Amino acid sequence: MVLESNRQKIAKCLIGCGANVGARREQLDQAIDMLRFMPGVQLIHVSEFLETRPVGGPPGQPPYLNAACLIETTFEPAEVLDMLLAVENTLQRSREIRWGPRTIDLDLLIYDDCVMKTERLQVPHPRMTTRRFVLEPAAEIAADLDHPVSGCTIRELLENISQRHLHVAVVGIPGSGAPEIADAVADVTLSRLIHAPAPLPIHAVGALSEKHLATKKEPTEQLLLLSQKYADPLLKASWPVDPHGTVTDYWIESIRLAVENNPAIDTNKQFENAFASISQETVTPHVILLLNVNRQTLSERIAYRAHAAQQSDVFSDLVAVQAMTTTDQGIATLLALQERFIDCLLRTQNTQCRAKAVIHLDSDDLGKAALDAVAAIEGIS
Ligand code: PH2
Ligand code: MG
Ligand code: MG
Repeated sequence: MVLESNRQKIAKCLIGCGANVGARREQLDQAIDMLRFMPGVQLIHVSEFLETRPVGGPPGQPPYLNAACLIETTFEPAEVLDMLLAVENTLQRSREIRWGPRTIDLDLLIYDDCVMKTERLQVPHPRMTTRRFVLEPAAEIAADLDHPVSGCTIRELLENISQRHLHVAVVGIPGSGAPEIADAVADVTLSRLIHAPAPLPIHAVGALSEKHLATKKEPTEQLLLLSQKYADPLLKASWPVDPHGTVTDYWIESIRLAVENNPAIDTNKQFENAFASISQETVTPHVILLLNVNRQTLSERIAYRAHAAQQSDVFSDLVAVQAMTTTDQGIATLLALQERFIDCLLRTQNTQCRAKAVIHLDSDDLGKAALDAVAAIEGIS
């Protein structure tokens, strides 16, 4: 088929396909045929169909048949989505339960180098980087295709989740629930769990300068000691090879970001270089689960921690910052740090310190965040 106009821009898109009820193979075949004969679409490659274990959703679902297609199209991203929904509807897809059983599911995974997020559509697909049922068929037909957010190819994304001993870092500001989510992920995946060796330096001057006086060391020296503490359990030289993996509820780069976010700490090139040489010796997380909380949730958790939960472990990471976080300004500092995490993890450069797979999770509802985190990690196996 010839695409209608040469003047129009032609985009390359990766489409993920799945089915786990009914005549799965026929449904996939029909969906793919509809793409084949769709005006404005040229079907370039179709992968083999791969039987996969269901990830997430209600228990007891039948196995999926998954596939990937590479198409070229003159459609805009939203039009591709409409087209995929139309094909799903034609094949009588019902949508009752999130991640529930379906006769056909077509997902727009990648649209050229487009990075966008609207109510209806997010490209690249936000969960594809930890889904083997997506990356395996995709690597068969489009190994060299670039994934625009991670800055690497489909092949590299698949290699990334195929490491023998994975490092999953759960990252978030104090109060985001990182220790709680890390516990849940480590539990389900039988991973080794490592908690942050010490709180992040997000205080104003207070705690840091007290220690400074006590030990007669420069603040940057303190910070480097802290960085070394964070680095020690993660050294490349002693990284395990067993297949269970490691889950941490911290990320060494968050020290650098916390320091940058803290106007009371004056760092310099020398600190940056020393920090870089410490962090270089550590294993970069293969997957980062980035937790996000809104202001309301954060202030509720701080209040909860201060009054109701003093004897418990819930949100224990807030204890160290309670003094500063009871003020609006303290909350603003934490939220600014959260923005720095997001910014840093969206930048395509610096892949040597940043994970190739970054999954953003809303952590306002901890139960839901735990389910989504576990599903994201289960997708790897
Ligand atoms: N799709 C989901 C949720 N879980 N698991 C497998 N194995 N294959 C899928 O296509 C799939 C899934 C949400 O769309
Ligand atoms: Mg899907
Ligand atoms: Mg879908």
